[in-house]
Amino acid sequence: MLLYNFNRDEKDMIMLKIISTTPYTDQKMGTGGIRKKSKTAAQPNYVENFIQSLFDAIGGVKGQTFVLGGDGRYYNNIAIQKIIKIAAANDMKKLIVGQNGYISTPASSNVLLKNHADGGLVLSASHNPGGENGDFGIKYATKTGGQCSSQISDAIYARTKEIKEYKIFDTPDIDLSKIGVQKLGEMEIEVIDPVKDYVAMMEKIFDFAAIKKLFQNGFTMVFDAMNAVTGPYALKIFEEVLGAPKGSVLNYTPKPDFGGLHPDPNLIYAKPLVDLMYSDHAPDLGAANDGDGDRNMILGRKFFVTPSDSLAILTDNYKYIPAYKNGIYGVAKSAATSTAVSRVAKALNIGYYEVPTGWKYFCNLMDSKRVTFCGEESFGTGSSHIREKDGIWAVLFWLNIIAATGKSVQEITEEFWHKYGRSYYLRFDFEGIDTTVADKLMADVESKLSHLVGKTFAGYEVSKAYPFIYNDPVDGSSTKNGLIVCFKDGSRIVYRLSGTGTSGATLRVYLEVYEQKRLDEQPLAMLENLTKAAMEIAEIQERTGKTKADIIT
Ligand code: VG1
Ligand code: CO
Repeated sequence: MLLYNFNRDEKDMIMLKIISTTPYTDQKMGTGGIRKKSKTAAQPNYVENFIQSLFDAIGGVKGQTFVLGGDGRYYNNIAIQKIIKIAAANDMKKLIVGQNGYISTPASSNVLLKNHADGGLVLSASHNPGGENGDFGIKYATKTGGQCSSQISDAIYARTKEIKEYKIFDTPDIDLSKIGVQKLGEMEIEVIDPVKDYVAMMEKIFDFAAIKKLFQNGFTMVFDAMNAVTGPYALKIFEEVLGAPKGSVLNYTPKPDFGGLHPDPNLIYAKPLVDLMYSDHAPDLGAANDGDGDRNMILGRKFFVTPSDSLAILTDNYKYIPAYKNGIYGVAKSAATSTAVSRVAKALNIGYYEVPTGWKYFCNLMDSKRVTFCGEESFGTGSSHIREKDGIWAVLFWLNIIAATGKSVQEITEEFWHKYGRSYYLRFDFEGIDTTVADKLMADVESKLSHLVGKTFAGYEVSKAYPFIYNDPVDGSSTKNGLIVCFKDGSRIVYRLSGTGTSGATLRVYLEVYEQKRLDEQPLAMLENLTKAAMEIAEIQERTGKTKADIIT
């Protein structure tokens, strides 16, 4: 309902509307932002309520500068116009918007930091599928360049439950196709080419000359952008700047439904790439990114690198990278990620941290120069060049190592295993569980943790079992996330519930077996008994009716 309006600018017929509204009560932020079914997000006033609540909860945005863009998925173009008009009505000073409304999560973090902006919004549900029947989301970053703290997301959530009105300009949509500055009311809108800044940053980090030479000498790669936001970045960097053969970048046009693909770069959803890499005409390197460009998958010829190993290998080879050659502070991983990188940190004698799942927990460690590299088992790796994980960065890191050593992806990985041993590691996802069943399962496992010690499950004897609690060394905050069961032989199980799903609950079970001698086994076979132990300890079949995981990555 229109309460009142007045003409700000007769000429452009821009009118400020204050619209009274009814709160939505389901806008709690999960890992990295708000994620919803597209149809939920497209309800009347849904995005408006969330954005106004966010602006209110952070004390208003008057005089502030924000970065804005999305991964191009369905509703990106509609939500972005709403946000621009709400921002202007809330007296924001300036919005820096990615051309056509597109920006990747890492590029956004870079633009935010470079411009000393006060915040950033990326319209994305990341690795979740897109389209009208898929998911939509909004990620919010603070002036640190990274995701906000739980205190801030709690305050935003509280506000979403009480919001009564929002402010918005009543004006035609803004043209986001042309680079340049325009105005809406008093607010400046600067449309930028986000790829340009990103390429410049990557050039400063990596040895582009060496990578160029690698391609000149016949090295081949395929990068699957999965019809999501990284296409333009990848085309520019890999094909244009570095000289990878034309056709190296696949699915490079961002599409609202990702062309039907599920832009989650893993062995299941990036199947065409995986099939190519396991065929006889595989290129030397295969890589894929997720919807918003912060995740990466790395493959060699007929060879897959687990994200946990990738983090460890990048860390072990930091000296080949110009930006890091003088030393790195340390490395951090999420608790659920395999322990491979812990052995590298020990050997290099650098800082080492384990944090809860979610990139935001790395940010204080990077800000305080405790770590340089960070990674998660969920195909996320990155460094302190920004405050988000960075898919293309990881691919360039691998290319740079290959260029410097002349070794293949497989050789680099196998040498790493010989040096440090191998963590066989897989994640088992049990999806679509009733949330009460999932919550009870977790609560019950937690309450019996101490009784597990000394007991044997499928041949594995429990040595330690505890809820993972992280005490942030910088702000002193404490976060509980996941339950860890350790076994006498060094194997581990981690249980946790996903925070990014949009229907029901997803139970994630992370399994790791460490081996120093048997380095060439199949992970599934190596983890078979530990899987049984995991099913038994949490009574997964009895409680969920599932005899096996829905997705194994
Ligand atoms: C998942 C991953 C987590 C990652 C998060 C956001 O969260 O497990 O490691 O940080 O997604 O990634 P969860 O709570 O569903 O396990 V992204 O690429 O979606 O920003
Ligand atoms: Co993502």
